[in-house]
Amino acid sequence: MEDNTNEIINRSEYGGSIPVDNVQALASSKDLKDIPSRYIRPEIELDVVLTDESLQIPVIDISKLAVAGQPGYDDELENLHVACRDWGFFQLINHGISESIDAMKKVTHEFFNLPLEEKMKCAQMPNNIEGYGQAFVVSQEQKLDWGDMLFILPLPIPQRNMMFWPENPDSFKTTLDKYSDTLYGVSMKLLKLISINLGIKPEAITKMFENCNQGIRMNYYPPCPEANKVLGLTPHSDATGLTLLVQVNDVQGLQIKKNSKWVPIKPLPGSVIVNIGDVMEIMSNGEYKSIEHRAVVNFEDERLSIAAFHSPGIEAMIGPLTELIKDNTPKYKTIGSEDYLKLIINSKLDGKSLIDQMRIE
Ligand SMILES: O=C(O)CCC(=O)C(=O)O
Repeated sequence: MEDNTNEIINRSEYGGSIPVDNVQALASSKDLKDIPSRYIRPEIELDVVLTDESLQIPVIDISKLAVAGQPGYDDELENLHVACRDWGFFQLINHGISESIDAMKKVTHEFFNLPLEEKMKCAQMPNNIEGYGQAFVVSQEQKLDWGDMLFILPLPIPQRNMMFWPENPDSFKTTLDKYSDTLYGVSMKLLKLISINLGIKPEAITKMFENCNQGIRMNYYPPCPEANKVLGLTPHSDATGLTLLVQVNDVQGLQIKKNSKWVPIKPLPGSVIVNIGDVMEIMSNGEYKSIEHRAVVNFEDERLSIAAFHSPGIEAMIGPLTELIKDNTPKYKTIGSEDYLKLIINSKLDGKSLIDQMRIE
């Protein structure tokens, strides 16, 4: 693994997040009597959360999609299409990457269990999105999420900024390096299958992701005595192309919005949760849709998750693919990746507001 600390300067020019208190430290403070008002979200009390566990996102068995024409291939490919089109979210099983996932879960847990001073060695810097802290805080008035995160951009490799990669635990860097590569591989397989389902040549999409911008966000949500009044992560759709998410421990908290109601997701043991991001919605000209989701927190238990976001290379244009523009009607604008990135970094998380800015009315 190379240390390219001096080569990342361009990534730190896009902006960052306003620093706010560390939530893990706040939650464990003996003096904590009332939760500060910036975390309290009165509006969530009105939200409808489904308790009927029968409504769950589709499950895709990727082992059935290894070779075209093998038994079960066509049906599973169709299941994948329906999952992307009607849900925007699915659970991936039989992916063959459990070893890498388990190792990543372990080092993530170990990192967040370190003393604050140790974690702060990877703290975010002004005007930079990477590092340990919070993201998407763009004003002093904005409500805050009940969670901390460590965000790293492992790809493209030449632009890695190793100053944000923890030294402790000592296997963190090699584990993340492997995890990044493994998840990129799975994403490319999925993008290829998605292209087939969209009726276009696989290279039309995979070529754009060859120089992939990959971000890995490790989320830590401490328990909260007023868990029903705060949110771990504000409702948002992912601004990126394809996200692969794993829940680190057994505490649930991911909810997706379906028909204006919040549906709690019950991850199958060992599964990877995949979701369509805004870039994929734009590229498919709306055939597939990104889905709003959020993380809620628990009264007693900490919760951890790891999200890996995959976007096209910085040289790509973000817009509907020509092959998918029907009746000569693009539904979204086309802009350069760099401008799109700036738009993401300087916006607060707010449902699907980012993609709304890309929509052509
Ligand atoms: O913690 C989760 O389950 C959701 C994480 C997520 O949506 C994100 O990091 O963007």
